[in-house]
Amino acid sequence: MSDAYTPPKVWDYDPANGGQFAGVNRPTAGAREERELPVGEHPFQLYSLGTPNGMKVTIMFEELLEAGFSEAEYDAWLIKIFESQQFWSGFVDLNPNSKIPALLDRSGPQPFRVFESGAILVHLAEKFDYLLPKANPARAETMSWLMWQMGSAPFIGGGFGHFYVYAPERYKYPIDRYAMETKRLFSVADMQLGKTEYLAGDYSIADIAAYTWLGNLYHGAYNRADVFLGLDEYENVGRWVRAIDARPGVIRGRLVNTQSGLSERHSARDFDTLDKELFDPVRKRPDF
Ligand SMILES: N[C@@H](CCC(=O)N[C@@H](CS)C(=O)NCC(=O)O)C(=O)O
Repeated sequence: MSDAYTPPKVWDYDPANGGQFAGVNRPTAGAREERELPVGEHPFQLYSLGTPNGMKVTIMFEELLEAGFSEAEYDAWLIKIFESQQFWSGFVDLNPNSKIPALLDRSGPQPFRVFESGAILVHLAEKFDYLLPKANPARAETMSWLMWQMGSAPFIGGGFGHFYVYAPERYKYPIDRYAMETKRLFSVADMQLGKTEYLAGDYSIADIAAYTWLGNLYHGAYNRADVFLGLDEYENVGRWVRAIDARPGVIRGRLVNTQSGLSERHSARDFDTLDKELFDPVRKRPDF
């Protein structure tokens, strides 16, 4: 590689490293601004953004409501991460890691926080006894695929997506490394989905978690990564993505905290304001 870097003895933080996250990410934790978060009327207060990690939770809420759990009503507030709202003191109180999604559960006498998308999925699944089997081996299988997804998403987003799209310049080594890893993860899912209809057998929170990432790439995220990575090769993943694409709860969940859908969601009626085409169960890849 031409642009080789000789690390100094002790690394020093360069705020002007040029990446798209340069204005946001720093090597320190904690609040940067004293600012409280709004609170709505529903038992669940979600502070999020319509990224794959954020959509896991809005899809779960909409799946619960679709299944008739009316106590799963939620307010979804928008956290603009490029405006550093994840560093507001109110958000940091809910998630010391300053990343969306974060949940405030006010459904019982004592409100409490839940952060990390996987923990939120497990919490909601257990609370409503939905999409997470109670008995083993089905529970172990579901938790295993969920943790597989939680552990591997950073290689797709922070690795492949970062170096292929967000980095100030393209470098072959990291793109090769994370393209390889992303394809390997698709291959893992494809082999499993050749044996079972959904990752852990029946549709579960593991599918919701993996779908937001694998489905997003499959449908052309990261400047048509589906072409760059040859994702049509994974036919079982394609079948699984299209089946999940068409679920009404998933369609609604994908629209929450997004620019093209609802920036915030406070009532089921909010969806009535949107263009009907947005609810089309067939997702289309963007034109080049
Ligand atoms: N492991 C976390 C990852 C969450 C995450 O990476 N969130 C991103 C958006 S997808 C974020 O808030 N980034 C803001 C930042 O890095 O400052 C989870 O699954 O909840």
